[in-house]
Amino acid sequence: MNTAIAQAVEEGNLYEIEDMVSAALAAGESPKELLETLMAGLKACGDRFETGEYFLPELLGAGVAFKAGMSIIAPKLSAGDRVSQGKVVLGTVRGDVHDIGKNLVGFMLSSAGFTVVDVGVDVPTERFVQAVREHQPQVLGISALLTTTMLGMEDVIKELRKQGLRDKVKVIIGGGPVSRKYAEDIGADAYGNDAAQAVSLVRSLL
Ligand code: B1M
Repeated sequence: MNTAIAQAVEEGNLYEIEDMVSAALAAGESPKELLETLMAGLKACGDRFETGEYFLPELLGAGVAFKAGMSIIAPKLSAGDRVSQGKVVLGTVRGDVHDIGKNLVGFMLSSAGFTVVDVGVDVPTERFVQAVREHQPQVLGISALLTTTMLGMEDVIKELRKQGLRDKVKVIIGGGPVSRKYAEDIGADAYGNDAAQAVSLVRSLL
């Protein structure tokens, strides 16, 4: 692991991160390895936030640094196998603005040949339902990073059921506090632990 890059994300060093990542790529580090490094930096920042050493500005800085690093490696990440067409509507649940994981899931799905309709962050229940009605995806993906907001996922599933749309779309959920058990409890079709798994799950659901 390139500890200097992980540390740059952890400390929100957004001025140097792009050059550091470019240099690492030029030196032969793989894009996949660098993605793991960027994620390790974010996690370290989250850990320091949890212990009270870091505050919101540090979280924000780490998020921006991650995205800057990601902008360099994204075009280099392998496209994966192309699959038959499928459409996924993807968003972060109401009250939650975390989008890095969701974007990663969206990126991997698009790279694997799926059409992704990203409805953004802090998405109200009705907006998810409306997007399903409008875009008619085979899969709806919902992300949540907070224990408080994950509860909104169940509302989306209930509303889909209420509006007669539940059997028209598979629902996959993911994000830090979410689990397979929670997915079962709220009646989702699948739980994705990470972006790569999200892709294989979407494939299997189709
Ligand atoms: Co926040 N934050 N944050 N944060 N933040 C966490 C999540 C937290 C764990 C930090 C901590 O305490 N250690 C904590 C949540 C605690 C909890 O509820 N259990 C937390 C908190 C408390 C908060 C605030 C409440 C802080 C405050 O205001 N006091 C606040 C909430 C704002 C809101 O949403 N309403 C807040 C704000 C923020 C920022 C805006 C500053 C920033 C987000 C920037 C952005 O996203 N654009 C931020 C960040 C950066 C983090 C951490 C450090 C990093 C999150 C991240 O992007 N991880 C995070 C700490 C941590 O995660 N250790 C933390 C990297 C990303 C690739 O992983 O999102 O897990 P992740 O996605 C993974 C998998 O989960 C999975 O695949 C992805 C790739 O492998 N996955 C899916 C995700 N979605 C999926 C969907 C799928 C399938 C798989 O299918 C559809």
